[in-house]
Amino acid sequence: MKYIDRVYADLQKKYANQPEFLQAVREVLESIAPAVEKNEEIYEKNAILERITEPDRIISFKIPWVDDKGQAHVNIGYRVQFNNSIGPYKGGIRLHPSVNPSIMKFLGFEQVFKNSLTSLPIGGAKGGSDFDPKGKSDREVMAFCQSFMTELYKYIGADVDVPAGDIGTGAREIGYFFGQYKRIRGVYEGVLTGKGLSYGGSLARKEATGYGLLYIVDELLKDHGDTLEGKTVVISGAGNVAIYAAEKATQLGGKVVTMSDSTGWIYDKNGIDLALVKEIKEVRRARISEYTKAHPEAVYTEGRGVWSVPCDVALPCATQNELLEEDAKILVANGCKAVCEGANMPTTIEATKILQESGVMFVPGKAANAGGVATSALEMSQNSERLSWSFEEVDEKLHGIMKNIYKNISSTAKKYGMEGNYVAGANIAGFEKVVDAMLAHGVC
Ligand code: NDP
Ligand code: 2IT
Repeated sequence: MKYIDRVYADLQKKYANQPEFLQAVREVLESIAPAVEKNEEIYEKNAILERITEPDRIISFKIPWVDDKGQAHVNIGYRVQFNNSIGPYKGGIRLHPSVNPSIMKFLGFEQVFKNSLTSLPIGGAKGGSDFDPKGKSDREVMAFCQSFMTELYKYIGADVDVPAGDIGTGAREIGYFFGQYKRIRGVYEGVLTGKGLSYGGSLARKEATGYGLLYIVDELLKDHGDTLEGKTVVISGAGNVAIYAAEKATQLGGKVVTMSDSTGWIYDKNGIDLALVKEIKEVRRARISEYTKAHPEAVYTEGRGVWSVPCDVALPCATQNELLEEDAKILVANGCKAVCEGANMPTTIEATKILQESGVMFVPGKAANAGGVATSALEMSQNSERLSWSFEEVDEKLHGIMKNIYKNISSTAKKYGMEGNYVAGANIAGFEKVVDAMLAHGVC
């Protein structure tokens, strides 16, 4: 049995109950085969694949908190510190009822390769809890966040592990986390990113993932002699990534016609009114269905369905496994030219294969959504030098980073004879840098 196949078979046995983790590993291992085969002896001798697929540690803890009625609750918290070969652990905190060890591990694993692609010195991690912030008061969210940090503070630090936002964790939650960390440790340091501007946050971090996604879409289209001007763009999600993806897509001349949340989706043939979506989601924390109250000409449909809308560019920006085989077939039939992932692993392996085989350009999340964590690393730099850069300076750096990522994944795919296969390009390029550091550090 080949080295790669043996490692994957062992993981399948060991982690049979972790489907998302196995899915993420399978996608990476399948596509890095040519790079592994070139160095098989040294990698196998050093157990590189076994070591890169096993997190350094998984911390899990109890989070007791009290609601507004005086009732106590218990949630579970996690931090998966996956790999710190190229820098301190770095990655977001997800607050969503679906959070479990499989989802934490898949996200931590993806983060290792993504962070490597940014070219900045950050290792990979992820954390979260099965706590659902939806429908909770600010005080309840604060109580939860303080309890979460009362455990997590032991394992993080500006040079150790630097958490940030993800699904369910935005500026409000980061503020509560930071306040509690500072209170317990008595240290004022850049231990989290996505912070508010008054206490060490970076301009453009809020916009970075969505803007970065569109910078890579722009590079991709330009490289294929096209632009976003006049293109129809379909977006899923209505959170941090989706909103700023829609904003930059519109600035680049595209027309965004859909957005969604977990209850349903809106289609506005005139182009989404983004100021209204921001008001609904960022201010009122309400449902996307509210949109049609102000825009009766738009259509709201319950459930999923954005991929059925004809488009040139599709940007999944909500969650994992939200773009399925049947969705890919519809996108292809409707003439979609490009799918770029704003979310982490939103496209299933089967759907990805259909898109690639049908000639749809496909850029995976670990390259396409790396602008968020890249700008988090820029926030860390600003915190270290105790300075703040202007919006333009951060945005320009972000733009440069995304251009470089595109160049890197595109040329790596070419180098291995798989031109246009950005999944292979991203996985191999991300992998090679981390492995180089792992080999330099010896077996550890
Ligand atoms: P938010 O919490 O701001 O928004 C998430 C959006 O996706 C909401 O509209 C939410 O709807 C929807 N959603 C979440 N879970 C589901 C689900 N199970 N089914 C259907 N819809 C769902 O999160 P972000 O925008 O920050 O994150 C979106 C994706 O982007 C995630 O995959 C995240 O890991 C990834 N990402 C985020 C980065 C960041 O900087 N924030 C960086 C890189 C990747 P509802 O409100 O109804 O739950
Ligand atoms: O998935 C991701 O890259 C994020 N949620 C952002 C992580 C970060 O540290 O900014």
